Order: sequence, then structure tokens, then C-alpha cells
Amino acid sequence: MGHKIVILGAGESGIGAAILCKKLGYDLFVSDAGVIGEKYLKELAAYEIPYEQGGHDERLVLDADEVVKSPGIPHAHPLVRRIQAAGIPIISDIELAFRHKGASRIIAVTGSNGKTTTASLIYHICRYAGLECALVGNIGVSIARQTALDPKPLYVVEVSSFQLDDIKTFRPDVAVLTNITEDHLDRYDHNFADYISAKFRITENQTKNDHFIYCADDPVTMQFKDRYKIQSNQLPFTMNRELPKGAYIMNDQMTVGGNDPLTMGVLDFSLKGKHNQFNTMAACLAATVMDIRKEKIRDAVTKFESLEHRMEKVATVRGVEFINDSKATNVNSTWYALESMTKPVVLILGGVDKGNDYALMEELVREKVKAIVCLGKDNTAIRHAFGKSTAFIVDARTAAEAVQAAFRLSEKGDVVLLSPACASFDLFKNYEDRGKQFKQAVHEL
Ligand code: UMA
Ligand code: ADP
Repeated sequence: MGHKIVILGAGESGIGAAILCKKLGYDLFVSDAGVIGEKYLKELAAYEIPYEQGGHDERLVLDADEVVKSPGIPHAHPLVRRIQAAGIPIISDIELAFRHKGASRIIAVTGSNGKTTTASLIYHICRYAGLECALVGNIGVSIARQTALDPKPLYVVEVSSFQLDDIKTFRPDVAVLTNITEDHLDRYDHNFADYISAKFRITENQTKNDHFIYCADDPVTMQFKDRYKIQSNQLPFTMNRELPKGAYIMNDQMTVGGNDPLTMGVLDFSLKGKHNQFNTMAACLAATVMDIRKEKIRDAVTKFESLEHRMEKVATVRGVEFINDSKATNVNSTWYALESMTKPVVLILGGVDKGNDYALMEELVREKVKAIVCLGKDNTAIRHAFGKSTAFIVDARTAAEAVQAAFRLSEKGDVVLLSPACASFDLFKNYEDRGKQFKQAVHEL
């Protein structure tokens, strides 16, 4: 083909992109600055893909006609700057996959919080209705890998802002923007407006035949939406008013779609909490765009099982309920977790703070939290924020210590909630590790 592609990064997205490029017959080279994982090395060998690891050979990289950059590599990286300066186009794996997906449709989900839940629920409803589809993207399986190895007529794609940064033609048939709050600002020169623009790029190439689903109650989305020339059909969802099209929840009743709408009581949603009511509205809207029958949607929404590490019920021990919300790595998600609590809470909080403004949670903590267990190396900010409003604040250094302390501080009828509002890297490998250790400690009580 004569089209030279260099793929930067040999993780999930890089290897997925490499397999697709190989199948397309491109002249291909994979370059990784670190140590490539065993699994990915095997795939490189199996597909006879040339690669390097332990450093990027600049000469080879700058010889490319196009570079596929892994989302974890920042634009501020000196090599990325040089590629840009040399005028070599840089794309992300979702752009590459989009170009080669054929007639398949795409439902893409982005947002600061709720991406995985909403994408998973959409996928669940689609499958329940008998549609052949795959759940891919930021959730863990590269969309390029899926299109290369097991193409489907429909992809439900969780999309991060990092992936949207390097699209050119990527055009989802249905775009979902759950909400926008401050996150990942280190990648956007601490410029919130740039992060917001990255999120809205999900609509950039949409046409009037496509759909854009968004939260009309999200102040940032609403403040910025009209700055972008969105061509697609806009389908808002809200809890504040009735809408002629889109979805709304009023008096615990959800209504989706204008003519002959789908209606359903929120008590029948399998996912609990206000944030999940937003996610459920978004997912139902996407499902109606796919022309899935109302009865099927309703049934599927009732039967969806909650995801691991997201408001996951672990066990009830001597009347104390334990909930694992380890995926809550920012204040906004912990806010929603607390908001959904109906019993007194012992809150396990802490870890690596990405510049949290705890004042946003103060009222809810005062109202619902009887004790805080800090699970982090440096708990100063939490102690400072809640020292006055909470009767008990204790420190823990392991999940087991935290669970035992929380159990001691609780009584029958309480909830112990792990919803840390922080990343986990100080004491754990990742949020999954934190959640798993938490669950194990609960089972050992
Ligand atoms: N690397 C280089 N050069 C560098 C830096 C890194 O070669 O300068 C190499 C590393 O050595 C490593 C590879 O790049 O081998 C890793 O690339 P990556 O960090 O982009 O990770 P992938 O394994 O390709 O996974 C990516 C997403 N990761 C990130 O965006 C950080 C995964 O989302 C996604 O599931 C996957 O693509 C498939 O689409 C993870 C994530 O943390 C879950 N996402 C962030 C989030 O949700 O907050 C955005
Ligand atoms: P993401 O994939 O965007 O990180 P998840 O669905 O994995 O989102 O949820 C991450 C955390 O955010 C969980 O702790 C969850 O309770 C919370 N959350 C989920 N949906 C929302 C929402 N719509 N608004 C705010 N927080 C949410």
C-alpha cells in the first residue's frame, strides 16, 4: 500500500490498532518506550508485526506517513511535538477503527462520570433486544481490535477525551455525553475549556441523521453546548421539567420519547441512585434511537446487574451494609454516591487527591456521614475539610484496617461506603485492586 503507519504505545489500543493495520496490509511499525506486556508481545509475534521497546527511535517514527498514538501518551511528549512539527498526521485508535468499520453503526459514550455504566447498560439493552453488538473502547477492549478480529454491525464504544483529541472523521451515529466536571486537567494544561472542547468533539462530524444525547441538568454541558455547531438531533434528558422530545424523570416516573413514549417507574430501575437515573435515561434514549421495542427496554433496564466497583453491594454483616464504590475517584462521583444513601454512613475516603474541592461534599457529609475512615498516605486535606463537621475521623493504611475501623464505628442499620473521591495509586495498584481488597476484608469480618 505504501502507507507507512507508526503506532506509538503497545498497550491495548496500540496492539489493537496494529492488528487492524496488519490486516489492512499497511507498512507498519510499533514503537513502545516501556516494556511491552507478555500478552501483547505474543500478539506482535503471532501477527509478525515489527516493533521496538524500551525507547522510541525518532528516525523511524518520523519516517511515518501517519502516526496512531495511544491515548495514554500526552501531546506534551517531546516526540509527539516533533511529529506534529514534521507535519505528520496523528490519529487515535478510534479514528483508525472508524475508517475501516464499513457500514457498522456506532453508539459512542463520553463524559466525566458514568461512561462505563451508561455504555454497559446500552450494550445490555441492545443485546437483550437481540442486536448483534460489541462493547469496546476505553472500557478495556480496543475498538480497532474488535473491528479487525470480530466485526459487528453495532459497536457501543466508551470514549475518553484522550481518544477524542485525535479524531478527524470519527462520527458516531449516536453520541452520548453524560456530564462534564473537572478531570484529567493535567493533560489539558489545566485549562478546563480545552477539556470541555475535547468532550464536545464527539459531535464534531455528526450530521442531521445522527443523534446527540446529553444531560440538560449538567451546567457545564448547557453553558458550552451552543458554542459548537452541532448538526445532529439533540435529545436532552432532565429531572427538572417535562420535555417534548428526549427523556425526563418527574415524581419518580421516567418518560422517554415524544410520541407514544416509554414510561417506567424509577423504583424498577436495577441501578440505584440519582446518578444512575441520569445514566438510565441516557441509555434508554440510545435504545429508542436503535428502534428497540419499549417492552424490551423496560425489561432490560429492570434486569441489568450492577457493575463491579460501582456502588456494588458487597454484603451485610450483623446489620451493617457494605458498599464498594472504589471507582469513585473524584468528588463528583462520591457526591452522587452519598446523595443516594438513605441510612447513616461510615465513609471510607482518600488516596491520591487530584486537587479535590471537598467543600462540594460538605453539606452531604454533615447530613449523612457519622464517621470517616481515611484510606490514604496523606490524609491532611480530608482531615482539614471534615474535621469540624464529622465526629470521628480515623486513619487506615490497608483495606483490612479500614474495613475493621469502619465496622467498629458502625452499628446495625448503618452503611459502610467505600467511595474514596481519590485515585488509588498510593496504597493500591489501581481502583480494581482497592475494591477487591475491600471486598475480601469485608468477607473476612
Ligand atoms: N508508552 C509509550 N510512550 C510513552 C508513554 C507510554 O510507548 O511516552 C506506552 C507504554 O509503555 C504502554 C503503552 O504506551 O505500553 C500504554 O498506552 P496507553 O497508556 O494509551 O494504554 P492502553 O493499554 O493502550 O489503554 C488505552 C486506554 N488507556 C488510557 O487512556 C490511559 C485504556 O483506558 C483503554 O481501555 C484502552 O486504550 C483501549 O481503548 C484506560 C484508562 O485508564 C482504562 N482510561 C482513562 C480513564 O478512564 O480515566 C482515560
Ligand atoms: P466512568 O467510566 O466515566 O469513570 P463509571 O460508570 O465507571 O464512570 O462510574 C464512575 C463513578 O462515578 C462511580 O463511582 C459511580 O458511582 C459514579 N457515577 C456514575 N454515573 C455518574 C453520573 N452520571 N454522575 C456522577 N457520578 C456518576
